[in-house]
Amino acid sequence: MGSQIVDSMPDVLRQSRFHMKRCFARFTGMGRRLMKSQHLKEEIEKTIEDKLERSKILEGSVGDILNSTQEAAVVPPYVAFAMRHNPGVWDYAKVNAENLSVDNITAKEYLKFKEMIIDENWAKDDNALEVDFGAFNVSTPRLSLSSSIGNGMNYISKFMTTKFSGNSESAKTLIEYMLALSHHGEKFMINETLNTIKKLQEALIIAEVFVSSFPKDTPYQNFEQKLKEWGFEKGWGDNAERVREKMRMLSEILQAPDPTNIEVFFGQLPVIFNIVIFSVHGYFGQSDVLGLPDTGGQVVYILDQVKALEEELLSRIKKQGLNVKPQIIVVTRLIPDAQGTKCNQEIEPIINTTHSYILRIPFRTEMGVLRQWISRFDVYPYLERFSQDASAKIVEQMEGKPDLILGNYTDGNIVASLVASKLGVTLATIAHALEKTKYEDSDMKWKEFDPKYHFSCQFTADLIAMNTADFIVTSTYQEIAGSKNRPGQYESHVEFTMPGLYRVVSGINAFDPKFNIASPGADQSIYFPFTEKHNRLTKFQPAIEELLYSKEDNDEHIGFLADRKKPIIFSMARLDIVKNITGLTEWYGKNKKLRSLVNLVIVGGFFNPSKSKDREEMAEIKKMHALIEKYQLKGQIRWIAAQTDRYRNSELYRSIADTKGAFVQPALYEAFGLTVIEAMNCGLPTFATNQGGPAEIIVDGVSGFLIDPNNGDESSNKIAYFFEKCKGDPEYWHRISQGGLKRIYECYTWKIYATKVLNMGSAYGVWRQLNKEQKQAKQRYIDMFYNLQFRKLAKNVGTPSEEKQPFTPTE
Ligand code: UDP
Ligand code: LCN
Repeated sequence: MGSQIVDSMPDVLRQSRFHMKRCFARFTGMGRRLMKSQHLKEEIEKTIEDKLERSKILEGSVGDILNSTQEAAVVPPYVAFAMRHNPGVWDYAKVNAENLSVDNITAKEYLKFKEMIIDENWAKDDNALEVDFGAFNVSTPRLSLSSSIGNGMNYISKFMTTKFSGNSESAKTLIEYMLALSHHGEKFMINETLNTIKKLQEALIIAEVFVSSFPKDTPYQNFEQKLKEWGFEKGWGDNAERVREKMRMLSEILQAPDPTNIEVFFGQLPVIFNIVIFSVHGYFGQSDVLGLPDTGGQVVYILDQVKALEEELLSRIKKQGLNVKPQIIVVTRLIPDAQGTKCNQEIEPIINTTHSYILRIPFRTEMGVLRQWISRFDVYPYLERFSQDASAKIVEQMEGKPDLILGNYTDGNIVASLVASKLGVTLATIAHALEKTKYEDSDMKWKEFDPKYHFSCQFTADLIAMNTADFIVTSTYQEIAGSKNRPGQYESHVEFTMPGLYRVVSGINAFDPKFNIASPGADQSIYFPFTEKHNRLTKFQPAIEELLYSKEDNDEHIGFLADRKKPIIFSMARLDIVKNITGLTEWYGKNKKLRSLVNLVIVGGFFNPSKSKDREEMAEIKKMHALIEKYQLKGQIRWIAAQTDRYRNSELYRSIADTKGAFVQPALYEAFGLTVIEAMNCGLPTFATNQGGPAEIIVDGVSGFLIDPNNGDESSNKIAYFFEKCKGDPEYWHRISQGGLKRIYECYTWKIYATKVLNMGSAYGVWRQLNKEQKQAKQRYIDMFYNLQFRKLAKNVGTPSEEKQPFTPTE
């Protein structure tokens, strides 16, 4: 079925037939190629000489077509269009450049056009491998509105309501599910006495009346005996009021289910006590690791997440009236050559928690244990063995299976998928950042990228993990379905092709109710406003003074700030290309006005490229030095090496706020952006990239500012304008600072996060039981894909050569 735009295409092209014929001839005249929307517009501009005529066409219906076009595959005589009307909603059409005839085409046909550009033989091979996960989703309901994307939990409750309504089979599954609730042999909620709906319903009526006769705060123990005689076990609540409420809720669900009751009831069931979190690539630690290559927000996120989940678990267990000790294990890689970090310790308790710890398991091959850090792009050959070792160790540590498994990033997610399907445990995955959208045409050009990034492996692993997951946690809406103009990270996995490897006709569905947004926060005991004078970590101030203003270069900082009266613009990130720290340095270098208004302070990387083991970091370090030289920045820039202490960093953000400065996050693309949240929590006005997560965090001009990383001049002028305005109106700075804080408190806290994720863990646990058969069928397909594709690709990545003796042989 075509969309309005596709349906209108023949008429639109006919109306401007003369010009369109010339434009299409120009497109096809350049031969086979992939053209982005901007590129198409530029070529049209070159073709239509008459200015008036040109703007009439570009601003009219042709403009509308171009605005929804993401890209076009030119394979003369055709130009095939991929159009996106709304987040998650795509259409494809081909136009014959010779006669301007238009045909609707399927995603598969469109992908074939793309493949023709790269590998004609493969594109024409009828038996080329096609991947279609959608084929297994026959009975899974889908959302239909773009605005509902990411709200899966809400809809799952509605779907469950429909399933339970008048369906005795589903109601039976509910009883079975409740009968299975237990922990280390202790039964919860109900026992075999109540093994039919009828018996349960009758018992609930009697029990509710009985419990109501006690004052609300009567402890459960006071009436436990009687309830047990009727078939009820612990878990209903710690006092009469909670028990009665929950019993009433279940009675109502059994009588006539409604989504609100279902969501609350399942959210409160005692099902989750033991959680395993996978974050595989190192360095994962609690100190001295941040800012090292590949070691950024994910580590911070997980440590804060663990703390929040433990607090929430303890509070729920108490309210359930149980005496269970929860356990959260973060499983990561053990790195024998730990470079002064604790990443060579097998077990490390997590600070500020009581029941949570890090468990480290080494990467092994038949040659022994891998000793050194390796890039996250190179870890694939080790993951299968790692999963097996982890699985055994977890069961041993927990004395049984966990209740919920959470994966993080590609490697953690594929390991989590393997372990969860082996143990039969509810699985959630968290991407943090899917690499596919970070690098333009990374799928089409996978062969070019593979030697360095192994994207064939990574995208395969991502597909497996997102399809195995019972639910997917994302930090923002854009992560799933992007924005008006930019496809989301998950959305880019819906239909894509890697010519020569496989064509994905249905990788994931952005409308799948497994998607849920639960945004992280920042630890507010560390990142608090600069105005909270009594809490300020004054002990760091001398060190920060030295860090920012001392005149001499040393191992920790180079460059200096000649005029310390100027406010500071500050940025901190790993020195990856996408973080675009070099971009910011260049904008600053070029913008005289900005240079006259503020100093620049950068935290990131090392100064000596040979100290880095990371390919991208080395290149960025060299570029930083070159820019400082080219723009003669000494005296206005301070470049500080990667910082590892979160407490000191928080005080650094606040010290920048003291100068009435700002934080700038200039990334070419940022999945979420924890530094943005940290800066805003400290009351530091923030300028952040409009490409990715920050576009959702910041309301431009109210809680901070959005900048376009692809338009440096515009961005640096926007920053300069802000400081100029603040000069005339110092209140303006405070208004933006306050606006940032308000936004954080309303939307980005860990408490909100933990509540949501645990509710999801329970609800999707039930949902997977209700859809057991379909899930099993899909799993067989996933297993085959893993075995026939992933394993082979992972093997091709290779392991470090023997001469370097990177392995310690094991017995
Ligand atoms: N960070 C740090 N020192 C550095 C660079 C970064 O402590 O030298 C911290 C930063 O405060 C934040 C995290 O690392 O907590 C980076 O997270 P973000 O989401 O901004 O980016 P990521 O590195 O995960 O892509
Ligand atoms: C990875 C990223 O690239 C960041 O954008 C996120 O903030 C971080 O993980 C935590 O999710």
